[in-house]
Amino acid sequence: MAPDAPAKKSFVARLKRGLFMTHTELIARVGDAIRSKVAPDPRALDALEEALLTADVGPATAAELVAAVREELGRREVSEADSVRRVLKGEIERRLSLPAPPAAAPPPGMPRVVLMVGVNGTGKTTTAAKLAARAIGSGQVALLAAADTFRAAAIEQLEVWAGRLGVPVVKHRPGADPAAVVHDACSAAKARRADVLYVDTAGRLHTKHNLMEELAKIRRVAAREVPGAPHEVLLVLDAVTGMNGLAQAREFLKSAGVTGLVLTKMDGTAKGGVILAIVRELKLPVRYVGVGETAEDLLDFDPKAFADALLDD
Ligand SMILES: Nc1nc2c(ncn2[C@@H]2O[C@H](COP(=O)(O)OP(=O)(O)OP(=O)(O)O)[C@@H](O)[C@H]2O)c(=O)[nH]1
Ligand SMILES: [Mg+2]
Repeated sequence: MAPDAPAKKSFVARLKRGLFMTHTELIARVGDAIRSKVAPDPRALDALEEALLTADVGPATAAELVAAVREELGRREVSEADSVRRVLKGEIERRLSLPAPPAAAPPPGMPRVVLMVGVNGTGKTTTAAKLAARAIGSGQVALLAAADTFRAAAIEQLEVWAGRLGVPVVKHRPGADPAAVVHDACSAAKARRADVLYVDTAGRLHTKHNLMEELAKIRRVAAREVPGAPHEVLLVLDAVTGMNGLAQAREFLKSAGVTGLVLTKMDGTAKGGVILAIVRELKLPVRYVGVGETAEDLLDFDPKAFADALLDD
């Protein structure tokens, strides 16, 4: 769903702040590309490609975007940065506009179960809390499940969020079976007639077979309790580590049935272009973008607004 106008404006403003370096560099290079006397000017296009690479869009995407610009510059007398910018924006938006996989819906009266997965420290717990905050903000009944039982601190972290937000959290002791937590959380969510249950899971490396099996078990248990669960599996990626995290994340697609991506820490990177590399590689839509550490710092991802944030003056 397209965000309304004010929401979109704030999305662009906040992303622009996060992407300031990328944005400034790209605008300058677009300027160079059209200022040159020869069109298309190979040197200016090289510089543009360089800027795109610096923004972390990845070599393949950088080459494709520059090819699109080259074609545009060659096609007619282009004297305006606007038209180069329009091409780039259009290409970026198109690349980021992947259709979401068909969303599973819970039966009427049953909670929607959303599973947060990813490698260590990407922002799963924080994003689960942010999503719960949003849900209650829109009048829904939300529940959190502390299925990261690996460390006591992980349970406490979610409890702190839950307390702050006034959202109930279902937990077991540290070391307990995460699938048992999910079982109880699903029961609790049904009993409370909750609209949505966000399940926080432990960070895990794809190479740890037993941990990936644990996710499979969580999924099975959730499906037994609520038909179609988990209805959404969000792979949480850290924009700062970008392509590094991505290499590890691939395995999640196979084992965890990921339905969408969350890109966190977009406020902390000058290299927001990584989103293009990630979408190209994983072929999954970005659902949300994290832009800070507070409950409000989560934005619905909007490809057009993202392209605007990158390239508008
Ligand atoms: N600046 C910024 N920090 C974030 C964002 N999302 C999460 N963080 C911070 O990143 C750190 C890790 O976040 P967590 O939510 O604990 O990450 P996690 O994936 O649950 O970590 P593990 O459970 O240890 O795997 C915390 O300090 C968060 O406050 C974001 O969008 N922007
Ligand atoms: Mg966590």
